[in-house]
Amino acid sequence: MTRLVRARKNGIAKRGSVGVLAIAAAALVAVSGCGGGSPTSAANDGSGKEGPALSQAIAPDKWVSNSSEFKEAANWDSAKEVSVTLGAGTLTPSNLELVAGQPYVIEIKNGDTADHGWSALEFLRASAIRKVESPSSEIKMKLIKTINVRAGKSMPIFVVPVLPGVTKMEGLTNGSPAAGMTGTISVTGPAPTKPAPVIESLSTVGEVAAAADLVKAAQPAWNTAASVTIEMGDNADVHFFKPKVTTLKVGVPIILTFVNKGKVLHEYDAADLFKTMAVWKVSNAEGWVEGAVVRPADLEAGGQSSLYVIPTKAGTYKLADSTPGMESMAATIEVVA
Ligand SMILES: [Cu+2]
Repeated sequence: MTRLVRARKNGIAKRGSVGVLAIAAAALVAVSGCGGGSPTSAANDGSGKEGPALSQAIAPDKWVSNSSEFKEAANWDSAKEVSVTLGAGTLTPSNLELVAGQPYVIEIKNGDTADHGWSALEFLRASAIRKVESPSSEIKMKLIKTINVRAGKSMPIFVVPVLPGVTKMEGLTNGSPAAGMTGTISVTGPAPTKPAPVIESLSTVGEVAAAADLVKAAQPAWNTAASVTIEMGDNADVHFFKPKVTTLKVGVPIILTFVNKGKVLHEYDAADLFKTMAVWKVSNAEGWVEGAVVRPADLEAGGQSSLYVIPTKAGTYKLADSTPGMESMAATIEVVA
């Protein structure tokens, strides 16, 4: 279902090695893409070089919903390591070349002295994302929208590109696209068949209703919002969360921080609660990830992750470490009206 959605400035598409482009080239149509519509080069890195023309990998309202099957099927020991480097007004490489079905660790590096984000939503929707894993903690979400890296740090993404296409990537400064920080991601080869991609409406991500509006309204005051910390720890064989009961309020933005004060890796799993929360971001020492529906994730000893979330549904939710042997780690998060 790959088709060319955007022509180059001069109307001449470079084909590169993507065979499907040749087929689609006859049907060149200029469409304003999301976040742009500017007729400039898709991969203008400021050097004057032009990258391949964009070729849609997946419709704007769809995603590959069976990430977990790709995660299970992939041999992560054979994952290829590639990197993207964000700089002041630069994004390198200008075209990241990947092969469908191959697991990758894409390291998003920030070589600058200021924080920068990386946005490649179409690629992320057309791929199976396992996790973002920086040295201090994992961050997992059902749908990842942007990855933001603190100055001098890096955030690796564990991903299997699924649907071929040439999609846009952008570097962000203060959350907005920045001049010169644009490029493309070319995924070549046929889409894998084992497992076969399941392509569903974005509504199946299960993001809570009006999450975007709730988050936007809360953002200006969020950095000074109430914060709650839940510690994870271990004394020999006894593993625990502290406190045992945490209370949150429906509709009140919170910074919910999990800190691993123990000696071993622990997981925070409150999946039933996470499904009911609007999410801005999950933040750690290396950066922060914006997206929809937080998923349970691991924290290394000494690691910490902060969830910027708004609970939307009253209830009593279980907090656990669902790793075998961690059954003693049981706690409760209450959400009150
Ligand atoms: Cu544990």
